[in-house]
Order: sequence, then C-alpha cells, then structure tokens
Amino acid sequence: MAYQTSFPDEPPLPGSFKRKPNYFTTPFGFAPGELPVEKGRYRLIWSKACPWATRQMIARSLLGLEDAISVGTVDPVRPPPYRDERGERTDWAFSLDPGGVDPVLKIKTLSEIYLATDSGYEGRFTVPAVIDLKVRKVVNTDYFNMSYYWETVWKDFHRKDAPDLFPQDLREEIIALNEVIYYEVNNGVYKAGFAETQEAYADACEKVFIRLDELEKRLAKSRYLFGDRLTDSDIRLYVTLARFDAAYYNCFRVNKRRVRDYPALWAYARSLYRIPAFRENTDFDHIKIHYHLCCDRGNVLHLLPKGPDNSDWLPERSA
Ligand SMILES: N[C@@H](CCC(=O)N[C@@H](CS)C(=O)NCC(=O)O)C(=O)O
Repeated sequence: MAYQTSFPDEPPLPGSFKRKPNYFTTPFGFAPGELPVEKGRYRLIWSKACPWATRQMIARSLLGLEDAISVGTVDPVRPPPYRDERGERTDWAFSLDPGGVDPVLKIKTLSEIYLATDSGYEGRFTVPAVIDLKVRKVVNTDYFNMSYYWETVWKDFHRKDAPDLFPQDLREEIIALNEVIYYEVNNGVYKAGFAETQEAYADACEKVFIRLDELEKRLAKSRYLFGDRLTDSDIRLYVTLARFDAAYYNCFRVNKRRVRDYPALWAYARSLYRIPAFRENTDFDHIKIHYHLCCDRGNVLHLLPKGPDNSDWLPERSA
C-alpha cells in the first residue's frame, strides 16, 4: 500500500512552482499487482545532489539494505542538451562510471531506461528511479512514499540492529509531519527558487523561514524530531538542511538566515552528519556543482562559489 496516496497540492498563487506528480507509483508489497520484494532485483538510481534521492540512500544505509538493493550514481552535471525540444526535459548521465556507462544497466543516460520502459513517456527523467532488473523497466519513482517501503515491506532484509524509522505508534504523526516538511521545507525551497513572480517567491520564502523557526524551537527541546527516536522525518529534514547554506541560500534566494544561524537546527544537522549513513551520503561538492551550475538560472556566468566552509560540519572544528 502507498502510505501517502494523494500527491500534496501546491498553493494557487500565480507564478508559483508546481511539482509534477510522480509517474511510476506502483508500491512494493506482497499483494497482487505490487512490486515483489526481492533481494538483488532492483537498482536505485540517484544523484548525490538530489534531496529526494539522497533520502532513499540514507534510509538504505541506516537499514542495512546495501546488499539487497544495488545503486547507480549519475553525474551532478547534466549532459547537453540542457533542454529537450519542448524546452523542458533534461537528462542525467552515468559519466562518473568507467566509459560513461552504468555497469549493470549498460546505459549512458537515464532517459534510455525511461524510454525503454515506455517509448511514449513524456515526463521528466528524474531520480530517484527504481529499476526492475528482471524486466529492465523503471518501476518506481515515487520519492514521497519510497522510504516508507524500505522501512516496512523490506524489513526481512534489514540488518539485525537496524533502527525502526517508521514505528507503528508514530506513523500517523510521522506522515503528518512529513507532509508539512514537504510543503514548507523540502519543496518550499524549490518553490522559492523556481517562482516566476515576486509574490510567489516571497510567499514561499516566508513560509520556509516560519517553518524553520518553528522547527528550531522543537529541536531546542528534543534530540530528534520525535524525542530520542531517529525516524523517517529526520532523514527528510536533514537532506534540505544539508543543502541549505551550500546551495539553496544563494541559488533559491532563501537568504533570510543560514542553517548555521539557528543554534538548535545547526547542532541537530551536525549530529546527524556524524552518523555514517548521513555523512557518507552527503557530498557537498556534488550539491554545490549541481545547484549552482545546473539549477541557478541567475548564474549566467556559470561561476561556482567558494563557500561555505563545510569543514565545520564535523565536531573537530566546532567553535
Ligand atoms: N520524481 C519527482 C522528484 C524528483 C526530482 O525532482 N528529482 C530531480 C533531481 S533533485 C530530477 O531528477 N530532476 C530532473 C529533471 O527535472 O529533469 C518529480 O518528478 O518531481
């Protein structure tokens, strides 16, 4: 079953950014018509820059699903052409792999597998994408529900001491908080960055900071979002915090404050960064390169900024 069945609505302001619904949404599970839960059958394609994909990778590492689900990594820099003939679609390339080819799928660009799945596919070629290796098709791009599947129906493949990231007694609260985090933080920064009017930008930007202010208060009193229990919600908030100062602050103009200016949020983000599953899936170079060089429409000279000094994420350099 999908835990979040309706795609969250976007606000109706003119010029506001509207994220498209996901196309491949068949859930993993044990009921007829669901994607079978089988070790070695799927390949998760991600970009280290992408927050929606990175959260799948953090969950996979925390749960110990590395042997069950293989991973392919795309280059943070998009291959040309940067827009398709409709001026919309772009692609991701496997240029980090030897020969520029994903060693399992034997493809150079992500579009190849989307179009092999459905030659009439008209959507964007997005990560995260789960590929079923048995049938060589994209089977799930539902980043909103994806981590819930890793956390629940994939349980038989978790390592022995894996944390329960989606505990039964907190599910309703986690789902409700994740929705708020999605609207106002995860996608909130995109709404500010991709707004096409001053009004839509201002509205999105303001909502981001109202929510960060509220989360600052919550985390001043609590180690994680739900007390001492690390949950799916922490992964979702972390991926945006990890990109905030390095990318969103400039590229998406959410520049009222940095995460470093919030004592509790900064301490929280750094405490998560000290957990290997978070740190090993956080690549500040990929984040900076992707957002500054591929997502920032104002960066006409294509310059990569030097800052921030990300060495202060680790405790050794703490002030
Ligand atoms: N599948 C989702 C979210 C994932 C998403 O937006 N991924 C980005 C990277 S952060 C992507 O792959 N974008 C490719 C594109 O827009 O062409 C969607 O369609 O909105």
